[in-house]
Amino acid sequence: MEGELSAPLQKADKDEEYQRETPGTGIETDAIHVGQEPERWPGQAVVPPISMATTFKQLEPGKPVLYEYSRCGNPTRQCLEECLASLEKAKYALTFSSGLGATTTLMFMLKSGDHIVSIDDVYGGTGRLFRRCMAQMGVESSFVDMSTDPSSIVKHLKPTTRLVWIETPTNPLLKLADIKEITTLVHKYDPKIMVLVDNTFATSFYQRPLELGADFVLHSLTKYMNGHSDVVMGCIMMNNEEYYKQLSFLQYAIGAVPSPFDCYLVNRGLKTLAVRMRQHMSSALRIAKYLEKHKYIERVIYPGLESHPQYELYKKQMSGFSGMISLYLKGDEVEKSQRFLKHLKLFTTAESLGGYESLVELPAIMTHASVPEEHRRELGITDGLIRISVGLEDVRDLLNDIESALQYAFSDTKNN
Ligand code: P1T
Repeated sequence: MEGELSAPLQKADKDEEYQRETPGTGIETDAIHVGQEPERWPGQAVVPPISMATTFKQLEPGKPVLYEYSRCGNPTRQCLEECLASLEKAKYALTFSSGLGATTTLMFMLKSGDHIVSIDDVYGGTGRLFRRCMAQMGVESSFVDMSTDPSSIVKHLKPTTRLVWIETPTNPLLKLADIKEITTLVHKYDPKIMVLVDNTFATSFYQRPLELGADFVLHSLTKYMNGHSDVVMGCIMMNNEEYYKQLSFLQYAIGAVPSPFDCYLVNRGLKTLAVRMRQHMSSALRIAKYLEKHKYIERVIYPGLESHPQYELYKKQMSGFSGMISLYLKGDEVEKSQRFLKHLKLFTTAESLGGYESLVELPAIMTHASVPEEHRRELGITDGLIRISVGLEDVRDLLNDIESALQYAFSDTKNN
């Protein structure tokens, strides 16, 4: 949906010092128009209709017109998949019943005896699937630090390695991995090894891994992409036609597909992705900077802070970041973190992230409880680590809430 800007518009853009956050441009426009041209359906509805039919009339037996049976394809799902692909600048997108449903379906591209190399700090559920379920199917996984020294990836690759799983920024420690460098090294070792990037924390708005060489991008659409905490869904995007054919077969053969109503909701959520992400980032950056100077805070992790160990990579690889902040309170005691969480009023204690409402959690006992304790300790996922998802409330209210909860957490304690 890109076009030449007229001279007056170019001037206006310059005057406002307007800069696009994303390379490739036009994401706001694509989110609103791609896959939902009114001419596609009778009546020219401006808002895509929800097609709830599970099955479609065949003019002759065995000769479906466009759709056959809704698990294999559905107009509402197709509309969403086209829109999603455009946002990631991908050729293809496929949707699934959850982020983990997407991951599980992709696992069927592997076979017993294959090997996965995963980044060490990965969403707890993904790690659990690799450690518990895939191991049972004879697929081995190695969890490696891809952040400190990307070139070390090579020594973890084996002739049986089929998949490299990168999550960047990671959940919950917000570590970054150099997608371009890792992908180049892996493909040099063996072009047939698939490299996937879980882009959930950054979204298609702030990071485009396919443009950096990755074979697949996965999103838990449950988070920022939908943005309203009312749908569980996942998707995988790719450019390679052969991978697309394999994965679309698995999508209908396995059947972990989303409902048309949920597809409609995610499509609606995408319309405001850009404005939401800008606000998430602006509020999160303000809160992160405030926390960084606070006497009760030991450490704040936010990729957009200069103090982030990979700030240079952040600037190179991403055009911004979402509302995710991780932090340690002074002393890193779980009791203090619990007191902090209990006193927060606007941040709801709950798993998940990326919705319009602010959330807070303790990864060690919530989202990442399934990570073996020793591995958690090695990574720094202590019992006191706090993860917050900054929502779209007035940032001044959020700051007041945080300040009041910090005062409460540190009141009546001997050290302060
Ligand atoms: O919840 P689901 O839609 O199945 O998505 C799984 C998933 C995949 N990738 C990342 C990076 C994720 O964070 C998640 C889900 N995460 C949470 C529920 C959470 O609170 O961290």
